[in-house]
Amino acid sequence: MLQRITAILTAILLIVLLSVGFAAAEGYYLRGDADADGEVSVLDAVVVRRRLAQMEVAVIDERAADVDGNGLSVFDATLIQKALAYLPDPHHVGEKIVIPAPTAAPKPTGGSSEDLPPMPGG
Ligand SMILES: [Ca+2]
Ligand SMILES: [Ca+2]
Repeated sequence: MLQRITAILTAILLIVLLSVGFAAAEGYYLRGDADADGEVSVLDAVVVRRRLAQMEVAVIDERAADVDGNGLSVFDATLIQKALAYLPDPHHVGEKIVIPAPTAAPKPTGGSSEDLPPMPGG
């Protein structure tokens, strides 16, 4: 019985660890997760306020920290705290935001005359 429980717990642990790894590979963040630890907590609001006060922060993901998408401000910290207090959350703090994969860079134009459209009357 103990072996069975141990096996189940090991499997759960592996699934959790793998999903964390895949999450990083997929490229996403949680709105409001300013310290990028994978969850939104009051520490994220603290990180935002420390950054705004120009105090040292170990990690800050400014995309995630900018909850309302208008640049980092003290209002972002307030929005995180309001969401944690289950107050109305129009910005969906904690929502998973997928980072779009970088698109291929456009081909540089060679600048040769062959790339130009034909001149009218030419
Ligand atoms: Ca966090
Ligand atoms: Ca903002």
